[in-house]
Amino acid sequence: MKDKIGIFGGSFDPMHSGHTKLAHYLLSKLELSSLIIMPAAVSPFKSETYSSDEDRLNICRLSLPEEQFVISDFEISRGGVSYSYDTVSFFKELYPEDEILFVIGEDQLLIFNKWRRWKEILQKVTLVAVKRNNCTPISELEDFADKNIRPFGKVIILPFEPFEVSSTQIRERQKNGESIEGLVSPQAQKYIAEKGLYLGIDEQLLLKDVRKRLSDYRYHHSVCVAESAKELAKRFGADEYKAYIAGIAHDILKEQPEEEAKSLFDKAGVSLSELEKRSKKLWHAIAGEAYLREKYSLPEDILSAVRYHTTGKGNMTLLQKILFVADFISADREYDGVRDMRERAKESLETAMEEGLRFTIEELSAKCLPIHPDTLSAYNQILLRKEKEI
Ligand code: DGI
Ligand code: FE
Ligand code: FE
Repeated sequence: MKDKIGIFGGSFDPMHSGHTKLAHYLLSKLELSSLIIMPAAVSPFKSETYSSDEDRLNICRLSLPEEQFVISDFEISRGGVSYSYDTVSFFKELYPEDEILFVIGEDQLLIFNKWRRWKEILQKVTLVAVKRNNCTPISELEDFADKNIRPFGKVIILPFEPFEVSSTQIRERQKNGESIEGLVSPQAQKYIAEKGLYLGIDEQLLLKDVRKRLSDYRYHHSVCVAESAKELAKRFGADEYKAYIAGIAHDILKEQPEEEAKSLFDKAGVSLSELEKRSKKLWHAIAGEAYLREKYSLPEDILSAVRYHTTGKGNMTLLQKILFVADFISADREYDGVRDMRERAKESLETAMEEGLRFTIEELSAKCLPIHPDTLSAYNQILLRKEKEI
């Protein structure tokens, strides 16, 4: 018996719930034996706000795991722009006995007769136009198809209740730190979070920059803090990827000459308090934030974790606390009591912070150095909260 095989192409960057809903609908409505999902090859010079071919394919596989969905890398491995004629021809040769149904959107139907070798495409496939929005009434689409396309081949126009989501929207939400729950499959959501996709972070460039700017020892420290932060994020339910990046980046300007920090403050319009002017050890966190914002446009939550990793502050976010504590317990740290501190951090971030802040305050007092008000706010807040609990 003749099988019906669908081909559903797109950029799928990433595949979202609208795509998966449509894929399931096509499978049942058209009684397909399989639906080939065809992510398009895209320019290799695209920016880091998009994801790699590998990631796009993996997200498709995770989003449509059922065996009737075949995730194809045909166009991606050919590279460059694929013409639908070539793709369709390949599959028609592969399945000469079967009916191939080629899925397009309604907007494409209206210009289908401008496509390259469109008449030849129609000789090989049944065209399926999915009506996605309410722009063009169905009668008009049918009319257009009757007049322009049907003389040359088969066209099915399928109404479909669209799911209001787009890949652009997902990329933007992800970049802004907003939830994408429900907009992609749960498996895809997990994958996107773990790999930090669509955050606009050029991880390789950042890592190279950190390596270049820091001594072996300080670079090693940064990697250890990143590992610790990731572990804490896992334990306390924060974004592991962001925690890792914050760790990698947190001391990026630790070894830069004072002059560079000063010029960064000027450029970013940062004005330091008297205390901050005197306490040069605090500069790397303040300048680090400005540098990472300007050069990498890292997400705000990562930037603020870097900004407050040395002093802490009142009302810290989970990510800020995680970086602050990770800096104390990373594998390279060797001070007396570091083991206890690591154990404490496993139980409670607050308790570890309290200990760390007390340690810093005592050390600074012993050296007659001023204590930053943010450090005191962080410390006092924890103590007062504890008192309330008692
Ligand atoms: O950069 P790291 O060495 O990994 O660690 P860090 O960013 O916590 O920096 C520690 C240094 O910062 C240490 O020399 C003490 C100093 N520091 C931390 N909190 C304060 C502070 N210095 C002053 N003056 N006031 C503070 O509140
Ligand atoms: Fe630091
Ligand atoms: Fe550090």
